[in-house]
Amino acid sequence: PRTIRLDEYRPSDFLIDTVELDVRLDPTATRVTARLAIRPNPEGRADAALTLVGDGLNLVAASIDGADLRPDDLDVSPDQLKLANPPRGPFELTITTIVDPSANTRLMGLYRSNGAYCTQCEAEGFRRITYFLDRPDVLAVYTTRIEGSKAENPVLLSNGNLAETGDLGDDRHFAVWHDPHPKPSYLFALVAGDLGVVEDEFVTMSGREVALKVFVEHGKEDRATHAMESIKASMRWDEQAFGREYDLDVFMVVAVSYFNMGAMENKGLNVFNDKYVLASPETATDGDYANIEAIIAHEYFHNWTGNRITCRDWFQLCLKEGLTVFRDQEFTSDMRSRPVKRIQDVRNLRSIQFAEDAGPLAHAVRPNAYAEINNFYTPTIYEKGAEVIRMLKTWIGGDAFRAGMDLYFERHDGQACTIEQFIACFAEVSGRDFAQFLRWYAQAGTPVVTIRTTHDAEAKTFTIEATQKTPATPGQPSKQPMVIPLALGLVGQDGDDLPLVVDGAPAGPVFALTDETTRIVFEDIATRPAASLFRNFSAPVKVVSDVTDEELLFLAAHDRDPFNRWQATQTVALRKLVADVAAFRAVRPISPEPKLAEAIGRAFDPAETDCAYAAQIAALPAEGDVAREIGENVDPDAIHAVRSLLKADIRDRLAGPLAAAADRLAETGPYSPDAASAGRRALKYAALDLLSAGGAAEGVERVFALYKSARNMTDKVMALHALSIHATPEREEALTDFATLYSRDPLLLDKWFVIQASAPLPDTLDRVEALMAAPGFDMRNPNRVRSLIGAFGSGNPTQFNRADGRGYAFIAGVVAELNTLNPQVAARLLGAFRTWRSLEPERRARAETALRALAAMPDLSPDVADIVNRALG
Ligand code: HT7
Ligand code: ZN
Repeated sequence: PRTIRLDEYRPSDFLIDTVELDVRLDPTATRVTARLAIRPNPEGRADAALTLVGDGLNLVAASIDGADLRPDDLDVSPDQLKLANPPRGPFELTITTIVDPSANTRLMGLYRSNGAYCTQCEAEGFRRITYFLDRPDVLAVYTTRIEGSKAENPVLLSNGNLAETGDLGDDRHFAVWHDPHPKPSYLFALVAGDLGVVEDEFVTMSGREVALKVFVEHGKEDRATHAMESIKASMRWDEQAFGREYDLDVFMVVAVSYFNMGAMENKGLNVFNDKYVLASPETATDGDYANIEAIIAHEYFHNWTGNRITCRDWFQLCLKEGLTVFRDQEFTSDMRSRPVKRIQDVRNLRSIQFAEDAGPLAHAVRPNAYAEINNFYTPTIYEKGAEVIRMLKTWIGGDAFRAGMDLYFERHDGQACTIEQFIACFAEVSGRDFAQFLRWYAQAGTPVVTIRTTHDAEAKTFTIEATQKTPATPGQPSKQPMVIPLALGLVGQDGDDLPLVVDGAPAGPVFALTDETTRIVFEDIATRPAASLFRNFSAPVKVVSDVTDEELLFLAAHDRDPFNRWQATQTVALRKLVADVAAFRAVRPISPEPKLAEAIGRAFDPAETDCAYAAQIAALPAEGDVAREIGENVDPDAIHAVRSLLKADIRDRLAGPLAAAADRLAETGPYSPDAASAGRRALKYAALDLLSAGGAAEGVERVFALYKSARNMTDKVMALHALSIHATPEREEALTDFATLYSRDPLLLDKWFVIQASAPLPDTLDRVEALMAAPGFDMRNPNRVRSLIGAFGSGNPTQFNRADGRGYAFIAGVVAELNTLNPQVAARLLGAFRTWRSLEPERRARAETALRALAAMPDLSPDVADIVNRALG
């Protein structure tokens, strides 16, 4: 496939001001007529041909200003419609195409999900519906007429406000939707089907009434109320936090069960994977409730950051995605616990984005080339993109950040923008020079900041020397220093922060590291403090410091920054795990670490009231974190063994407090998904997970009892998960029971799949293969594929990385099967290989064999070919 480059961007030669779509629905032959008001773009080339793109289209008719075009006037293929000599003034082009939604297994363009029609147009799906200037800098006002069977599609939806409906007799009816806000084609949506609806209303800050509707399959309406509450909370928050008001008469969310990603922010008509809409205490876990709230918010916030102001081209994807992730993170922080949210986000960033940045798929937050844009909806664009916004805010301060956002909304409303235009708003309000800061968008790789500290008792100074280095990444052998905001505190022996004085004046607490090496000399420091570095994770960097374990354990108890209290324990645990893996592989004894157990034990102290936070303290770094820290010659089995031993050691030291906590936190009243209740359940689970470490009989017994007595889905799933990781009879009994009770509900079947696919047991792959043939599994449904095969590939380090290479061959085989069925989902499964180069030599060779076999396959889709080629580098 052709590589698209940022520096080759050219404005479109033509613009489209209005689009009138007439869609006649039919399961296999939907007829789409598009009337496009086109004019030459004053910024384009004067004599250019008009080339509209298509993807597998079938043209029926075309006309210009009412005059039919004959085949000779046009250069048409399924992938483009070209007019060599179009009118040089405004004209109307009408195009009719026929598409087959039932045959659309890629779930891009117009397709069917459980009988309902729905569309997915980001990034390049609109071209599967009609020929178009399918690029985000062509903004048009859309009017959409949908006609279909009244019995089969009583609900007919598109973007904007409802303008007209009518009965055509003979079981046909129609609806006309008009969206007054100019938008790019990727935000177009159409939904039609026989759906249930939950309705409510929101009054905006200026007093306008907005109808709210959540559409779900009939019978699932009672599972849509949490989503509805989340919509209202999001609308209120965006008004309060960013002054942003909703701008149509109606806001709609539709839940569909066949969907490639989480959700889509189509203007006024968000389409969601039903996994992120449907929730009830009987069917959803605390995690589901939290995800729904966050994803509803994310898509809603796109209305301003993405829709009203969109991207000039797909290289600017982080302009909308990074910013909107930042906004949804802030929303969740305000709705729930800010420190817990920060810890969860950082765990996620490290495990997924740091891993991507360290491997063959590393790319910049704003890449400068791509072969397949679908493969750039990545943790780097989303999560690192959000971290860059957060750093910007940390660097210039909250007030300047808000002023910059206000300026951005005011100046660029209705436009398709670049990162430079966004950043210029903050440069203007803060008076700072952002030239160096922009490197965060251009340079891939996670910077490593090495910190050396020295205390001079005589001079009463404490010096921090910070050296930054960003490792080479594909295509970027050498890097320049970044602007790295270092938020810090120096914690004195009484546990309080010492005043920060530099050059005789108060300084900090945020210091910008801009050079390769930065020295900061703090004055009036009589005794060596404990340095609390990168408070609240003030920059997405890897920190290597000489702060001792003893100092870290002191910080774990005293730091006033809750993030760093958590981080201190994690760092001590990570250092220990890395050392233990080395000892284990060298068949040396593993040294005990009672102080770490003591720090973790504080989480189970009855006086600890923030259970969600305590649960984070209690959770050890993941196996992937240890693998990344080791960096090369990784043996996933050794990491798993050592981590399990540490858990068992902690259990032995804390057996009493753990059992007491599990008892104290037992559920008594009715289920509520609120953050505090969810926190208590999370801490109970942390206690049970440790109690059952190594499959200890007493712990397993407790977990099994919880499984049997659970009165909500969170307890049920937590217990099932804890049981599933040990080969015990209780495990089998609980798995069978869960299947009997719930496997008819697809979203619960998914939970059952995930739990089995992620079990670190030698028979897991056999089970996964057997489950693929079991009732309920459907290769065409991305949720099923992700929960069974995706969870195995990306959530099971020991079994995916089986020493015999069967895990690699299995994932490659599924990718080969999905390659034509749904290339986007196929390519995502390959994410499992993102760290293959860091494995020990034998596994690395087997992973490479699997990737090379895929690379040699004929007819590889652009999506899969792109990932395979980059992974093999
Ligand atoms: N902007 C959307 C990203 C997206 C997508 C969603 C569903 C299917 C295919 C897709 N391609 C890109 C969702 C978001 O980030 O908000
Ligand atoms: Zn998004």
